[in-house]
Amino acid sequence: MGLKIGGKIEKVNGKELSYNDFAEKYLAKNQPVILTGLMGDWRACKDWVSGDGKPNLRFFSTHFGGSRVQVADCGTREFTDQKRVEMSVSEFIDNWIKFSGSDNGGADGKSLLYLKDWHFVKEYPDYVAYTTPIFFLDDWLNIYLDKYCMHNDPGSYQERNEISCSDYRFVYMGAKGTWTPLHADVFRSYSWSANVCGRKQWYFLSPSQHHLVFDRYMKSSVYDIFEDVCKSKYPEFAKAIWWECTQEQNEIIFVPSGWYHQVHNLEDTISIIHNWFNAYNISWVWDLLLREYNEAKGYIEDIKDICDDFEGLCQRNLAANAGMDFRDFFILVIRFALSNLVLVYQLKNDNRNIDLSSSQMARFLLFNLRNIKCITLKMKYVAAWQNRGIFIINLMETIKDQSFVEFCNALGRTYSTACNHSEINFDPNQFFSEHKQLVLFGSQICSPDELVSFLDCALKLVETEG
Ligand SMILES: O=C(O)CCC(=O)C(=O)O
Repeated sequence: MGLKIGGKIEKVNGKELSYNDFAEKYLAKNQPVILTGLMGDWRACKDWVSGDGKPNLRFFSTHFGGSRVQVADCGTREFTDQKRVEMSVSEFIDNWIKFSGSDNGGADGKSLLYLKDWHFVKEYPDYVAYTTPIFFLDDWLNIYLDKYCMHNDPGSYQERNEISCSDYRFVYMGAKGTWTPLHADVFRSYSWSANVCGRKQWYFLSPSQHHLVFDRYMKSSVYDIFEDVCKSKYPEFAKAIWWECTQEQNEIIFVPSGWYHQVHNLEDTISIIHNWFNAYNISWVWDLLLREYNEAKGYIEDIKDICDDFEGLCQRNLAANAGMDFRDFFILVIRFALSNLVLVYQLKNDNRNIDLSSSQMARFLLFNLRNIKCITLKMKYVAAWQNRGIFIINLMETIKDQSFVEFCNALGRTYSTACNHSEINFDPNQFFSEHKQLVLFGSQICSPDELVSFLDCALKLVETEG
């Protein structure tokens, strides 16, 4: 039975779109869109594409052949994803060339290999393959991971720690016929995906319908929407209404939070993909974390009475499944709260007569702070904090830390670029000497409750201090 196709995804010329319009129509409303006209000056679009418009595979072997990458075998399922193997870029390219010449070049989907999640920017920082379009610059996930680890677990493998400290800026490459099974993105982040060459077919399901692709216990979701989906296992699947679109070469698709999607490469394709979140969708991250926490807890509820540190075990399981635990998320939220705050203060210091309501930069920062407060209020009502209110964050130490200063400046640069404003450089010493009252008020933060009070006080002072 075919899919029911209902929704249509808009195509908009990115050169004629303002950031504010993009934020209002797509980020805030969580709607997908395809943007054109934004990749004209990318080095990737020249170096990585041959004269005939196909991927320049030799370029990859010659310049990046030694990189070790994750490759999905599109014909083999492993749990909820495709089976992954590791190989060098050269091996991957050799395999691609070999099969593209043969008759069964993956016609049955079995021999098709798809290079995914290649941390290209991290590995080749000096080879500037592209510039992130302004619409996607407000990227808390990657700005954060450039300075901090998401989850530090001294007891875990090195490999795991590398994953939790890595970024979410990827290159994907695969021959015609390669594909990605149905999923919603990591952390329920947004993603953007730019086709350097090739074409992709996307199938989207809006978050309000996501239950239709789950089994009756809401445990597992459909893997491939084109397989013969078992009606007794997924009784509601046939009711789902899909949004379909074709993404052409040099087009960028914006994938909103929580939209399930399945993707097929219609031609040999190379794409650049980032996952990210910011003040608009951070509540999706928290909601997912909370759901996964409750699930992790449910699985081990029967050993609660014999477990010395039941909450600790729940949090460890949560980190293993979700990539972060409550503490990691809370620390991330505190760092963003502080960085946005110190940037507002710095903006006021640098421009003594500034009217916060008419500065676009100040509006960005204050919007972030208000959303951070909302998310913190949500966190505050979760009982696990009461059971485990031991996360003491010392504000002075955090603010004086060199990584934090660099992190603030990276965030400041982002908003300066987005708002066409001169750069703000955060000076912790000036901050301490001029805002003693604030620092003393919140010298330590141990719980979401305390962060809310601190933010209330800080926001009031921003408005009243001269
Ligand atoms: O292009 C693909 O194969 C998958 C991309 C994807 O799932 C995403 O960008 O969120």
